[in-house]
Amino acid sequence: MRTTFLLSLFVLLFASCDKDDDSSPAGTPTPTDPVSISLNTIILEEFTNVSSNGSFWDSATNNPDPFIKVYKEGVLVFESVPISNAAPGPAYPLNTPSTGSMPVTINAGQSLRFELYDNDSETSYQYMTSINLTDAVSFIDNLDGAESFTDLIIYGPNDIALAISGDINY
Ligand SMILES: [Ca+2]
Repeated sequence: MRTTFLLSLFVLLFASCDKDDDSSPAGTPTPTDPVSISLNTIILEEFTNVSSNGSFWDSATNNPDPFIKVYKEGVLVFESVPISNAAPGPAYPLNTPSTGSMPVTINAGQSLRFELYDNDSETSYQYMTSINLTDAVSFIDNLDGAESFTDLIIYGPNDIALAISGDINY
């Protein structure tokens, strides 16, 4: 305890001696830990019409019909309506809800999971990719005081990328 106290005192003295030399510009934001993020948009940024084993999601003449499921702490909080016959190339927003609504708020320490599926019929769908962020706030926050993130690219299996955007809340 005594050592800790002396060390603290030393740091304090050092810090006060150093104060006059502090060249940080006035108004520089002090990085702090965000309390949450709000996920505002998800875009299917990259995919091909075959999985990584070379099989077509649908067929050589039919493209997949992708939709996203979003889970917070393992609970489904958002599901998008499928994009019909999506051709690889363009980016497709996945923000029209069939379940839940945007934004989705994730608190510090909570997990966020994305699962992308190809809608094959009203009753069957096929796994395309998944991305799990164990601690989503820590993953997105880089302590630079930013208040938002825009088109942050995250990658999942089968060479699929999502672009996510939202707010960082302090
Ligand atoms: Ca399929």
